[in-house]
Amino acid sequence: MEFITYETEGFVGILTINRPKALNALNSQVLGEIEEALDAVDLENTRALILTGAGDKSFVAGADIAEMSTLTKAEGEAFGKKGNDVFRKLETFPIPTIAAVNGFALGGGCEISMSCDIRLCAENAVFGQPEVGLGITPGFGGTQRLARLVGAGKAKEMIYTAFNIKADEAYRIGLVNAVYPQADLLDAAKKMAAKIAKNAPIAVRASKKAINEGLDVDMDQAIVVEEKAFGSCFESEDQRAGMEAFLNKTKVDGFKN
Ligand code: CO8
Repeated sequence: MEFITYETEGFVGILTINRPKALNALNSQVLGEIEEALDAVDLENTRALILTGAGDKSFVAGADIAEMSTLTKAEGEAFGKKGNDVFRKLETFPIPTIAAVNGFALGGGCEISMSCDIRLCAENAVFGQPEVGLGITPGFGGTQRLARLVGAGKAKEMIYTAFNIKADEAYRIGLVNAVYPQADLLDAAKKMAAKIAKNAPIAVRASKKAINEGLDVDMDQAIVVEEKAFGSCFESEDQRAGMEAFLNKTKVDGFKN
């Protein structure tokens, strides 16, 4: 792959978008490579995934404007679908995902961060949906995920005005979970990922699925989604070991599955 690097540290995978000449902007090739990298993650041995951008200036500066500039209507729709398919794969990825936003997260960059479960950012991060200033709507789920994350009013303000916000404002409105100095960001993401990886993998995955699926339905259906997730953990080795350890006043020495 030309624009993606993937490494692992213990149970944690780190996927880095590395296209410095265009501030890590997403063209068709980058989108294809992200999909390929996700498909190749060893889910048996990986318990959390970090997504970041290379360098200390930009996470992802958006979809590639040069590529989009000449698209026909049909090609534009196809490009939008390609991005949506990849981002949905990321959003529904079986293990938790953390976006470590190390700079510009504009348009498609903000959108890919919102497809992750958790966003941590550096102090120099800038979030925004500049699309209407380019004559398009947000196209990789921005109109939908931003409104769900920060509420319709703030999402509409950001999208209609195309104004960027800085890290502190992103934190204030709940778009990011925490802000760190640039130099500490990746370590902070790794620490959080390692904390997640310490917990029972079946339970963590089932929790993610329950939260995601429950948010798409009404509360009566949502609690049924949770019942199923909850039930699915019983008789697992981890459930037995976790509860036995509590009752014996000990700690589990590494969950298994
Ligand atoms: N696409 C292509 N190239 C880009 C992009 C981009 N999104 N962002 C930056 N670049 C390139 C620049 O063209 C420049 O290339 P070159 O050196 O060859 O001229 C290089 O990266 C460095 O950029 P700048 O010189 O502009 O760097 P600055 O530090 O001056 O500015 C900014 C940094 C503010 C991030 C600026 O580059 C910028 O405004 N970029 C565009 C941000 C943007 O508008 N993003 C949203 C794009 S639209 C989108 O994401 C839609 C998503 C949904 C698509 C659905 C399709 C159907």
